[in-house]
Amino acid sequence: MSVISAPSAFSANEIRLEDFLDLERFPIHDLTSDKRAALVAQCHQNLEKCGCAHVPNFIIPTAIKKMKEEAFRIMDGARRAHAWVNPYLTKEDTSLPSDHPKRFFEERTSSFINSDLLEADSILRMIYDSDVMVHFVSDCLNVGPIYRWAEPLGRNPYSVMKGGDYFPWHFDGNDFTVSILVSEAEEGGDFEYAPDIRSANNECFDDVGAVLHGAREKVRVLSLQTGDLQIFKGRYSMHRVTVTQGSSPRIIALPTYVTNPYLVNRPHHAEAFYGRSMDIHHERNLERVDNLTD
Ligand SMILES: O=C(O)CCC(=O)C(=O)O
Ligand SMILES: [Fe+2]
Repeated sequence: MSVISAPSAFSANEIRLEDFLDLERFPIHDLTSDKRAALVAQCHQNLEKCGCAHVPNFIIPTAIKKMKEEAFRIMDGARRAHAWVNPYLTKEDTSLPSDHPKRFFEERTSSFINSDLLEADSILRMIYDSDVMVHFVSDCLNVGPIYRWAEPLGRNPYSVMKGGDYFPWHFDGNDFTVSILVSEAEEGGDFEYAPDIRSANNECFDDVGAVLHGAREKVRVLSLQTGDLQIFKGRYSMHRVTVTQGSSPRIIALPTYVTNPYLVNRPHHAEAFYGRSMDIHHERNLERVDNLTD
């Protein structure tokens, strides 16, 4: 009998959803279930209304515990950023007026445990590689098909914020992100976002600038708790995580799905967020279908 080498992703029959979900409560595998339909409808509605869906206690505590333990084991490999970034993660452009949002720089001090560091039996990889999850997220977003992302560093990282860290206002390079809170900060670490503050055809620099300078009318705050799931459209909704306080880090898993499986982050975005760019970032540094800055 020939030996089959290990697959690069978990295949469907190797993933036991029960390892991370309570299927009684969240039967996302059962396409005929009323509970699933109601959950999808609610997420869909919230995404339409404010670009964000929140499902409390989605991942079971035993799985969260394993994810937290994994994050702590591999945290030494996390790259701590000390970078000044604007919301678009672009470089300083002195040809623009000094009050332009592209010239608004804040210091990012959070870290990412890049996806390539995840352990072979990582629960986060399992969640990410589960087709049932991809289908569920696609239904919630009412967008499909969606794919796992080709981005080798940012496809499903953990973001780590230690006491005093800050993740500044920004737009994401990808269409939407799923987050799962693995460990809460003692204080702070709130997710703040300005729903749909720009659209595919309009950067809305005035509104963006107002939020950067402290206007709160368009800002929503989400206090996530351990085990919560969030689905978020980060390309149009500017967002940040407020300064964390205390000795326990805020750790959040970020399994990220996309509509174009081929695209990856631009080299400057990979360098700003994940600490380095790789050949793939340069080879696939292609035009985006929209004209938004990223
Ligand atoms: O930590 C979070 O909740 C959000 C992280 C984020 O916005 C990002 O990784 O782009
Ligand atoms: Fe983001």
